[in-house]
Amino acid sequence: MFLQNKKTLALLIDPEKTHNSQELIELIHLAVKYEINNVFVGGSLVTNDKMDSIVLSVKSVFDGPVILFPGGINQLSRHADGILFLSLISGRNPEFLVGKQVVAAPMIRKMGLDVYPTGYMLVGEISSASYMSNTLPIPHNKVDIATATALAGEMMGHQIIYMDAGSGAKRPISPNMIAAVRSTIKVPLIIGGGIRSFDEAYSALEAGADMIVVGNAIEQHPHLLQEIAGAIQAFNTSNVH
Ligand code: 1GP
Repeated sequence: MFLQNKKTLALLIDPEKTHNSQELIELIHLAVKYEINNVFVGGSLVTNDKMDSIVLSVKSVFDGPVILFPGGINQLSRHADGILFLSLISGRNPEFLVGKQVVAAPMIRKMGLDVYPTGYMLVGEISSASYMSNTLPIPHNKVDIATATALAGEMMGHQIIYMDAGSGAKRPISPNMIAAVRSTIKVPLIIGGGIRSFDEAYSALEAGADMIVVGNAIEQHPHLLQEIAGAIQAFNTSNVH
């Protein structure tokens, strides 16, 4: 499992927003410097064929797990270490619950990737991910729906629950919702979407996130990586038993 017993941070690289390989390499050097634990690669809409080259570029600098976080079947790469095998359980679109997975499964088996069955939940406003998947996100204040959905995901056998406000979300998922889901499920909880600061990252960890995913804010301001990585380290240091 790429998740660990401590809180961790994943840097999300969206191939659609990665135009310059030199900038990508510089960003990954920063990720190494600030001891980021994982790199995720994927996006809601990827129209290029750069998955392999991006994964290979990341792996040329970064020793940790490089995990696919695919928005579609065109986002596979045999060079990655593993894949979040997502089922969009907040939605009611059968293509994103199981249809695309049926097509992808034999390809993933051939590639030999480690597979992490993940119940994926979109929360908050309409985002690229909700639009592209033709699903409605769970409203920010519907904590009861989020906990019931996460619990159903766990009962269906998902080994991870990933709650996502969507890339570039105006506001991240509330600590209140994270805490309610954390106290309901036993499997690891990943939180992403709209996290832009030390405080937002720290609050999500305090509420019970096991891993934070950050993409958009770092794409726009790479120096934020130090601040957000600092939140993970500060939390882990002050919670050593
Ligand atoms: C989106 O959870 C990820 O799927 C990360 O979101 O790009 O807003 O950090 P951001």
